[in-house]
Amino acid sequence: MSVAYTPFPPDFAALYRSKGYWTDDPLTDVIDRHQGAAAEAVAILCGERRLRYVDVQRLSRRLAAAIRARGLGPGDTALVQLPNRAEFYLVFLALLRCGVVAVNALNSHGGFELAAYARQIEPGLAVLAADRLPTFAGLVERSRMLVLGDPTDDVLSGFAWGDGGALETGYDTPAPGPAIDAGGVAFFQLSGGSTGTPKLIPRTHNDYLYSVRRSAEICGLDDGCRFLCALPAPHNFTLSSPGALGVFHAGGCVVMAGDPGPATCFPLIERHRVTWAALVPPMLSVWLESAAGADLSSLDVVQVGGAKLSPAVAERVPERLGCRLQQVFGMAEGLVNYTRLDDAPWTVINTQGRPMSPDDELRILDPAGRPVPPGTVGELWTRGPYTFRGYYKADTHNARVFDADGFYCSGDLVSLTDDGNLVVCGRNKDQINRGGEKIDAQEVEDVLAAHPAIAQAAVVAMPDPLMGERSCAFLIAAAETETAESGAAGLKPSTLRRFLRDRGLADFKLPDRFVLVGDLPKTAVGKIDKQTLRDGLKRDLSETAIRNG
Ligand code: OOB
Repeated sequence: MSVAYTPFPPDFAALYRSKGYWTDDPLTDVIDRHQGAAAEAVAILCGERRLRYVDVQRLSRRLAAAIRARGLGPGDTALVQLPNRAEFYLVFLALLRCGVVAVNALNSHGGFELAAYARQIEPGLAVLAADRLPTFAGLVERSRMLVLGDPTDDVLSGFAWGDGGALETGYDTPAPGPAIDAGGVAFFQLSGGSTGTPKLIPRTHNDYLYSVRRSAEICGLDDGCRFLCALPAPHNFTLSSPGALGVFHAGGCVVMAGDPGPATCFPLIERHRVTWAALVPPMLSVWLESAAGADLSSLDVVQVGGAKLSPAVAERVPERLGCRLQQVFGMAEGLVNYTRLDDAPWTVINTQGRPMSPDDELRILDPAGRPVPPGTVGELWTRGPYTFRGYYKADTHNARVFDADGFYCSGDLVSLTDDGNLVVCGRNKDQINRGGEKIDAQEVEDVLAAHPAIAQAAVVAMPDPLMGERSCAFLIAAAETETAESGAAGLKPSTLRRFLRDRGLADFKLPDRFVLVGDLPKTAVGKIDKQTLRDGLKRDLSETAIRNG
């Protein structure tokens, strides 16, 4: 039994194998390939704890044995939500070893998102931090909850089963796990979403391991690399671009940070002589403002991705942080582009790089579906050895975002420079990119529409100097409550935010601004004209800026 997914067509699978991209090794190979002296090297630093490769291998095998002993195996799924701690990787590896396919929710996700994922995968197991027990109530039975408490020196004793049972850790030589089909699903990545239902992206061992190996190669990682994991550990950027898995593959060390702020990260960089860090643009700006006086001399490269980096900010990196910059334009669905470390400064500052694989195929198309010439903006479609072929259980949506040749429509508006680098110019999807955190407009609108005093809601992006974008909800009050006390009171920003929070929506999805309107502009076909709403906001904000200036 295995988890269903849209496989790569056989001719493509054969091509990717023949080119050596797909090796049919399991993703756990990033750890298990380190044998002998290499296995003694430190793989993870987390608080005061040091885990060597040999420890990570042994502990994840034991954890896998304990999970198997509860009857879980291939065909099962797990819903995981853990903070940035070493245990995240132990669980990730253990589930891979069991053949249990996980959704790794972000720590910022609330009950709303978790329930939506649970509905899709019907998890046989939940792995969570103890403080999340109320959020997981009702999603999985207690005997199938693996609960992580405070950090402990012997690591696995921090876990207990939700029914009170201790984790059986006495598997000194665990029996070998099930054979893993590297062509099958390893785990699910999370889509930023644009259609109301959070979509799951099946990633296979073969495609993901290739993206990890190739990323590590492009970034020139070796066993001297010390990578600061400060963004959420499950995100595709921090996990695989080259991320923690790329660093493991290269034999380097991952330093865990609880959050990406300078107060947490700068002391870690100094103490552990961190060489690599991955950031989203707003956090880079905060680092640039706080860097004076900090000892960041060990930093070699700061990668920035997840949202558009402005050239003016990019330019300051070498001088203020004393290190090199790499731009990363990627997506959980697959395709990742990098500026290369030996690119000319202009390219690193002004472009979002180029695909990592020679077999990444790009099509940049105008609205009529015709390829545009370099320098002209079009919509980015892609296909390749690590780009998925279909969202999990989403046939109708898949028919819309894949063309007949298997190209995936990213919804990004890009142009190509003459030397083949991409410049991200905008977006053609109903999403807000709030400093790298993606907000599905429809998802928030659906929850708002459930408010008794709201007749209609439209959520759009508004420009923001630090975050790039923030979210704004335009609301039409329900007619019968328009003048009633409850209606007017219910539509105050504070009560609206509480309403959304009570429904378990992640905090970063709560609109930054609410605007009550009598009507919403419509397009020729009668849809809400979000472009007009966005243009209006842009005008308002620039007028406010002029007045304030
Ligand atoms: C990364 O992955 P996701 O899935 O959270 O978001 C993907 C979307 C892209 O389609 C694009 O709209 C935006 O995020 N994006 C960027 C960008 N990097 C991502 N927009 C402009 N400039 C960039 N550098 O965000 C992600 C995955 C792997 C590596 C890096 C980022």
